[in-house]
Amino acid sequence: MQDIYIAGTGIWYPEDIITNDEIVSSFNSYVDNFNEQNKQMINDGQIEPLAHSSTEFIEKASGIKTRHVIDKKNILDINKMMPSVEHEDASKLSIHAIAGIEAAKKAMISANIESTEIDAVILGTSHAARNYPSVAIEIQNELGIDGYAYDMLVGCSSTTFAINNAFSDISSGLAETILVINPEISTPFVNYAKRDIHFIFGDGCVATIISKNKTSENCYKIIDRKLITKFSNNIRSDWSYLVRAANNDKTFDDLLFYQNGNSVFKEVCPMVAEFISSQLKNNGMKPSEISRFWLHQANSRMVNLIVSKVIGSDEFDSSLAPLPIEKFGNLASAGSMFAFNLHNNLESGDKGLICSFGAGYSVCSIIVQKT
Ligand code: CO8
Repeated sequence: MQDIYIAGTGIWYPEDIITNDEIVSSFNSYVDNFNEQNKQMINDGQIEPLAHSSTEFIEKASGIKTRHVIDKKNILDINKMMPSVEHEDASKLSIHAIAGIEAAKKAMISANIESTEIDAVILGTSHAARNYPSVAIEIQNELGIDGYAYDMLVGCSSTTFAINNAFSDISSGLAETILVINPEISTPFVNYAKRDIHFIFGDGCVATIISKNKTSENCYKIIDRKLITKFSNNIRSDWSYLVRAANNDKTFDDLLFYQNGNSVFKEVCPMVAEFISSQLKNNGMKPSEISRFWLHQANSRMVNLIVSKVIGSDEFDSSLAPLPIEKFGNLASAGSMFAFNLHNNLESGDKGLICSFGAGYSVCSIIVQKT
């Protein structure tokens, strides 16, 4: 079969940084305000008082220390608690396209290629920026790329599923080189008034060049891909174009991202560990042959638990499974390839494994080898 490579990657993230102490202080002020304003109903037993969040909980439960966001000021303002963005329209580039183009330019430099050498753009993300035209076509137009482009949605597995599509298109002869882009501007969709969610997400974008040509010194050959989906309502958003016509009462907040995080943790960790183990077995590889695991950055405990189950030991060097989540928070589908971008200094011949998992549930695992 035709050899196909990850030839380069690039990342974009906003400058604003929110620390745990800052996000907790804002949330706790909101809670104090809410409890004061609703004192009577709380005293009458009609509603429960809201509870404080804490930096200690966030670090222990998730490993997150900071997150990069598009608008720190308005997220922390307890009268707003969301970033401020303008309606998008035909007069300007979309926020997703701006992020995608920045990441794509870096990926092209890292892959040592020009945009004219790209045959297609596949954009995978957790949230459709709009219904149409697709952001991938907007980016294709800006970068002067011929061929085709489209958007796809697979929750937190959108990046690896998009890489998988690129691989299939290249191996079938449709294209030679494909730009995969994964913008995750998640903070507009976070309910910052919810204690179990307010600390999780950051904003960022990763771009990946997939090619049948070994265009750079730092290419990784794709050895195997494995995908699975299993329906679950544990991570869900009901935001859709149907909202305008819905005849039953729901608030905006009801339609935002919500999750049963603890169930996700308990169900997804064993599922992913078994999935990776069986993929390695099918490829005749021992877990010890994998020099690096670039996993979806939902939670550092999840990453460490999955790796420990796969290798059969909870004692391993932290470099085996990098944790950019500490600095960037959960970047939805961009997390695994952010980890790859920041920590891909393997030696020639070394093998690594990229794996995403998330809403759906969806899992995609890709074994690669440094050329
Ligand atoms: N501060 C203090 N205490 C808290 C807080 C807080 N902020 N939040 C919850 N607690 C309390 C709870 O009330 C609970 O108390 P009690 O034991 O008295 O009931 C206790 O802490 C433990 O709560 P949990 O069991 O919920 O805590 P966990 O240890 O499970 O940690 C996590 C919570 C961090 C959410 C963890 O469950 C987790 O990371 N789970 C995995 C989630 C995951 O992978 N989700 C995937 C999402 S990403 C994806 O698929 C793409 C979606 C699209 C992106 C959306 C962008 C908006």
